[in-house]
Amino acid sequence: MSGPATIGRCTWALLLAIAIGAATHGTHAQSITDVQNVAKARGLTNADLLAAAKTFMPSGQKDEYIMFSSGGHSGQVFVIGMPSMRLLRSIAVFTPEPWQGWGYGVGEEVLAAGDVAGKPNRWGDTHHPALSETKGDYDGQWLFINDKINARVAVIDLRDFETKQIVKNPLTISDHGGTFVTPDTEYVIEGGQYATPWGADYAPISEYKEKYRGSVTMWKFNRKKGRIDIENSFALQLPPYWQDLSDAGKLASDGYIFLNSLNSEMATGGIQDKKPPFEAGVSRNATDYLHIIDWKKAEKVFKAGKVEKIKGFPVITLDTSIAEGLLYLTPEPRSPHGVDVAPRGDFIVVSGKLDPHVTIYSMQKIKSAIASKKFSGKDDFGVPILDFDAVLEAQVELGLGPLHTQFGPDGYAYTSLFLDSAVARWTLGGTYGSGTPEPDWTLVTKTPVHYNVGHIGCAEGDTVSPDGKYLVAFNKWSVDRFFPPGPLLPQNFQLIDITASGATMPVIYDMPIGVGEPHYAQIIKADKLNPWTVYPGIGWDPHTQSLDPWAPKAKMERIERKGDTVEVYMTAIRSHFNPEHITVKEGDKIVWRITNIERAIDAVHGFAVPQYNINLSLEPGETAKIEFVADRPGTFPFYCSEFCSALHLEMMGYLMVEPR
Ligand code: RUQ
Ligand code: CUA
Repeated sequence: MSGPATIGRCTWALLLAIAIGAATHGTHAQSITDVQNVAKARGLTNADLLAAAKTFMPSGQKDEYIMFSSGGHSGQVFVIGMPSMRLLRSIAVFTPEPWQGWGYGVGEEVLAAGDVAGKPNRWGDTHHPALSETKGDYDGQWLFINDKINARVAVIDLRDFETKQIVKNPLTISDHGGTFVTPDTEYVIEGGQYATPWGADYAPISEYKEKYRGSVTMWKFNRKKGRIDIENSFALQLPPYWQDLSDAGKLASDGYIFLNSLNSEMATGGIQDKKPPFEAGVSRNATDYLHIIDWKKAEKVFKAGKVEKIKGFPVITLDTSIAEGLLYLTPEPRSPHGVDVAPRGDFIVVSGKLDPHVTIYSMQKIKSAIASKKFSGKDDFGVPILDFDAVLEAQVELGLGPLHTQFGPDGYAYTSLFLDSAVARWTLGGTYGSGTPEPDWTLVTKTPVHYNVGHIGCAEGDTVSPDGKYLVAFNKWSVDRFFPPGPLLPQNFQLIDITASGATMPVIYDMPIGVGEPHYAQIIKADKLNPWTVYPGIGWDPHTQSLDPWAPKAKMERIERKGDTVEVYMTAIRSHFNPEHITVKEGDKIVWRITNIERAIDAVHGFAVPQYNINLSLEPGETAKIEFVADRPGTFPFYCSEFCSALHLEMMGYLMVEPR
């Protein structure tokens, strides 16, 4: 697709289209020659012009897709429009974020719910966002995301794109195999990562096999309440392999979840004592284990009370899982990483980082192997192992370092190749056969990406009905792609056009990401989202998603003293707070309620108090309550921290704390 720098005949139609488009949008007519001149001056190829035409979003036009990307170490979620690749918003999740006031007046209770043993952990390593699903398709209502470093899961409401809940896993220290949802979002799945004694207990590494364990936690989601229902959640104990990514079955595999693992060797490292380091010990065996779990059966076992409480949390032990037939293993090629269920649920695709193939398992064969007890043995803990050849459907050689797979609508699958720095397109067989011009189970083409691609995301590419059209490669290295802002380089989201079949799969946009290390993203059709642009009523509490009876209203502003507590009822509207003078005594407790009584879209006010570490974002209709002790005497000008109007600088007041 990379054409010469001159403009060929086939591009005239495109140029004309651009020129006409520009002419109707611009103030004065521009001609095809203008486009040619710019292309010549900038050295743009036909392919560049085509890519620009596919991604450029004229002012005021909106993107067709919305991508929810993990924010990596930023502990946030990024909301990005596609195909323009414009960053629309970050959502504060595990990390305080001042613009949204998250952790600076609001959100403290949500953040504190993620504390570990009472100690604050105010950063997150977000990995895998999961949109809520109905019948295996994104429904645009909720978003979940995990924090790998501290094994936490967050719930985001897509009516206002704000975090409503953080739960801390009581058993595991770190998580990676999550979040993923079951097809109707009955459960949010959180697979662990590094095996440890549960609940951060101590055990020497010499007791690894006896005392260290893996886990997968099934967090029950209550849609009505918009919260994870901890009371009805449970976990399954797993062998101390490092469970890695997971995925939920759907359609043909509905009722199952799949987790792979990467330390079936149970290696314990020890480079300092001249023992094989983890990197060698963990990849010694030719195969690791894919875990196959019947979660619907597990749910019944949990409801029947066949659980042990560990750290106060109901756990189905390994022995129970084996006795009840909940857990099976099957070999998977070494150092597996991604496990991805095909759109019809009939195939499970596993990539082994050190194996050039993707390995495709058949759900039908898995089911019959379980039914006929076709086991090739048991692991050290007694878990039955399904015979590899009995459940294998196909293997496709793609290249070096396959990691993650996504799907198109037409029988194509796409896999990232970390070591090759490429994205492979290949064809599925079975029920998808004849969907593509190429034969079943073949590599079709590879597009180079820059560089070291981790996950990829296709438009709705992990649902029962993928859209195709766009693929984004989430590249870990950018090396030479951008101006180097010091030695910490941005990472690179590359947009790939996958509309054409066969070998045509061009990169059409590079988006540098200079915050955190994003991992995975899910991409939803924008018209499936229906967010509020103002809160539904004046005095809305976003935490409860209802009107707060205590919310200050216009003409009801006041200051009330009750003993040593001072209650402030304040409103905010362009361009003043009311009241403007707050006088208290040193040591008073202040309960400060503020409502933004605006109804206009985007009429957001901030509320910032110096030295008291307070900043709020009050969106139209929103009410917030902040509480603090006025322990610093002095005079503190508080102000609106959002440039809301011409008289924004005048939108202020004084907090006066009189010394005792
Ligand atoms: S994964 S390293 Cu999603 Cu490839 Cu976390
Ligand atoms: Cu309100 Cu500035």
